[in-house]
Amino acid sequence: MARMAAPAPTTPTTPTVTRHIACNLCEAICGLEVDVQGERIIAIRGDEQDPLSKGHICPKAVALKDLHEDPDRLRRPVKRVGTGPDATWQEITWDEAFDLVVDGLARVRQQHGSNAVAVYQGNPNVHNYGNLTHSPRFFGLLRTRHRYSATSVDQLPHHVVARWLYGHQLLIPIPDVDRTSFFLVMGANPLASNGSLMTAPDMRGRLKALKARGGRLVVIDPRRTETAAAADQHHFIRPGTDATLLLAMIQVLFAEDLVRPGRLAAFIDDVDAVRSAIARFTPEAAATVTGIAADTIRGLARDLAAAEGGVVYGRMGLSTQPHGVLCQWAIQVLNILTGQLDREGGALLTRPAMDLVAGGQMGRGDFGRWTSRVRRVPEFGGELPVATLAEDILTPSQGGQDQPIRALVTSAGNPVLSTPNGAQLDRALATLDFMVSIDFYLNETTRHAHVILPPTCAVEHDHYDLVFHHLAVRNTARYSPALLPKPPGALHDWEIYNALARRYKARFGTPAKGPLPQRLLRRAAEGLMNRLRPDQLLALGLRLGPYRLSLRRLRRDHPHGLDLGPLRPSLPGRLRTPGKRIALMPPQAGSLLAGQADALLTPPAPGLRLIGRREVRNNNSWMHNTPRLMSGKPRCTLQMHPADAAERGVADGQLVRVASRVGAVEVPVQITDAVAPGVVCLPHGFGHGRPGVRLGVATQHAGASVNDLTDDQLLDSGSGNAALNGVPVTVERVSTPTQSHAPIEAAA
Ligand SMILES: Nc1nc2c(c(=O)[nH]1)N[C@H]1C(S)=C(S)[C@@H](COP(=O)(O)OP(=O)(O)OC[C@H]3O[C@@H](n4cnc5c(=O)[nH]c(N)nc54)[C@H](O)[C@@H]3O)O[C@H]1N2
Ligand SMILES: Nc1nc2c(c(=O)[nH]1)N[C@H]1C(S)=C(S)[C@@H](COP(=O)(O)OP(=O)(O)OC[C@H]3O[C@@H](n4cnc5c(=O)[nH]c(N)nc54)[C@H](O)[C@@H]3O)O[C@H]1N2
Ligand code: SF4
Ligand SMILES: [Mo]
Repeated sequence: MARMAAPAPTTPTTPTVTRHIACNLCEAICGLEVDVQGERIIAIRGDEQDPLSKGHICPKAVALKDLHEDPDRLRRPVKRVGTGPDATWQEITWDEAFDLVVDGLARVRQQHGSNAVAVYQGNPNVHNYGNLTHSPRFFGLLRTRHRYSATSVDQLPHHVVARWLYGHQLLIPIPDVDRTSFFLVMGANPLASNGSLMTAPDMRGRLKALKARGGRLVVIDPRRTETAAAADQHHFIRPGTDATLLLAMIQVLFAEDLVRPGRLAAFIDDVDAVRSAIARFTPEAAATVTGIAADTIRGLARDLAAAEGGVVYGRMGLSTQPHGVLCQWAIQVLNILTGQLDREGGALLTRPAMDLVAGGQMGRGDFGRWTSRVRRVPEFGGELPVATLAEDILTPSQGGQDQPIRALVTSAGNPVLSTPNGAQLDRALATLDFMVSIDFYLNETTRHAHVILPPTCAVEHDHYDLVFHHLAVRNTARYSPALLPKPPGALHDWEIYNALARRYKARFGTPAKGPLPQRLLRRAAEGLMNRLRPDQLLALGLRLGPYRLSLRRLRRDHPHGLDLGPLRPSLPGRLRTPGKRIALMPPQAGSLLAGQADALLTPPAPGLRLIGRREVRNNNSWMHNTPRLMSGKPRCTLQMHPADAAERGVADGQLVRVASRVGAVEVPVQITDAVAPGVVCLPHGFGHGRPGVRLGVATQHAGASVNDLTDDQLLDSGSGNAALNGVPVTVERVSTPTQSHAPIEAAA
């Protein structure tokens, strides 16, 4: 297959025009000002007039140009001929590709039932609004219970707790960073990640402003991160013990009579149930578990209680660990009992211009309606935890209706590198009868596909941040027209979904379920979805939204985005719970606490624990193919404390073998006291040395995949989210490196 050249050359007379779009690479959704000459991107700068980002950008924004021009990016559908290292890829027409896909999926469904087809949706789905508006129809037609997404290697505990306490999985309170006076950040590194479940471009500037107005930033993290280094206080914590710390902070509130929910008291229940459930969690008991002194824990609780606008915020480090749900639950309880929820400077709900919460019961996050095949882990919001995917492919049928997964659709995801025990999933994908990937890279995951359907890239389609406006520290609305025209013969993600849905429906139809009026309504809605573009659906959503916006006017009058003001108190009105009340102790939280209390009060066993790392020039696994982001020192290094290195006779830069229950990798060590003793730290998203990937730059910086070490059997007890952090590992010096890029399998 021929590689596509960069976009058509321009002549010196082609005029340069300046356009404005939002960057969709991460949750910060920064405004960009882009100079374009013909179809060539000339320069990318921050858009000073964006009401949210005010000119801020990070180095990744400039890499949008590289992504657009990347000769490795697929521009035409391809089908795989042959398997393994000898596989070749042939360009085919869209028609042939769609036929192959629908045939492949239909064959598996007819032979093994609809649950034998699985779906995995990766992170960029939420960063590309056409996927959000148009993928549900096609995936719904597949009628499978085996749906997975990056949510369960990320923020599932946040959604579960939001559903329990506030009645909808998207009602996640956002730290009011611009007005807070006490910001307790746990397991998040927004100075590298640019913020998550907290859309807040230019965190560095916002944290500086916090300090300038006399506020304080405290960070709890097993690593002295960029954010920790900028904090007033940083405390190392033993990985996976944050729930114990948070429960002890709640205990202090009760013990010292600091419970002051203020106006929230009118609509919260179960305060006494919380008090008795956490009575055992004294600061002294928590100190032996977490490694943080009892007086420090008391101080944190007092500071939060006393703050005129204070907030506890916990992200990845708290959700991807064995007590993810308990951590997120305890954070909400702390913010509520101190009256910091729904208050300026505390944690507030947003009021987005297109409000996904307003859709009644739809999408609120129902749970437990079915379970995974083998481990029987319950679904949430129609999805199963992706840590169970490989075993549900590999385990043979147990008889009756039970069928292993035989086909997979992946969309904007790279689960071989991004989900726990990725090497096992890698092996599982090779056994599938059929796989299709909607993606523009031939990477560690998509190389297993029979067909790859490549959509347009970010600068070739329009965009509106349906999700991140829900999570932003300020209410704004910004529509980005496509920066460049869609190349001839290319399709957007949403067009691919529409084509697949049309053909799949022609094959299987929609079962005539339910009474006639409902069926007619469903048909009308489907017809509408089939005919309307994402921007037309957006226009409808904005018009029906709380500000009754017109998309036409938003585009014409506010090309840099429309400022809708700071977050405002909205409770109890915005609650979606019965009677608009908050039950602090939902039954699930009660039984989790009771079941986990002993474990939470037991200090972790000795031995090294592995945690992850993000750096500003990475973006999960998929921005490693741009030279400007990969220059400089190798980043896929194992950070280790000097004492741990000395104990193992390891010198800086030496190759070490890191091993866990599931596998081993070899990586250079970086000795630093930025990690706590007993903690080692490896970034995720590397491991590009697997055969058959077509990522010319990334493979030269292949690194090893941390997820060849993380364990698919380690889950958050409350949600099934992968516990990617705090994995027990051993580290030893390597004298003769293993001559293979493939992950090293664990000894049986
Ligand atoms: N540059 C860059 N930016 C990104 C991404 C990227 O890959 N690169 N990815 C984007 C995505 S998809 C997301 S979800 C966000 C994530 O955004 P963040 O959550 O801010 O990102 P992380 O850097 O993973 O922060 C997790 C922190 O938890 C710490 N940690 C690990 N284990 C524990 C523990 O047991 N307890 C505590 N207290 N801390 C712990 C880690 O040391 C780390 O500092 O970032 C987004 N932005
Ligand atoms: N150990 C460990 N593992 C982790 C994490 C961690 O901190 N530690 N972080 C986790 C987190 S927070 C996340 S979100 C996941 C991410 O996990 P995934 O979403 O599975 O992986 P990504 O690396 O984001 O891969 C995104 C894929 O989407 C493609 N893509 C990009 N844009 C588009 C588009 O517009 N359309 C289509 N169709 N495809 C597109 C890219 O080519 C790439 O193949 O990783 C998780 N894995
Ligand atoms: S911080 Fe995120 S949204 Fe902003 S420029 Fe960087 S990658 Fe893009
Ligand atoms: Mo994520």
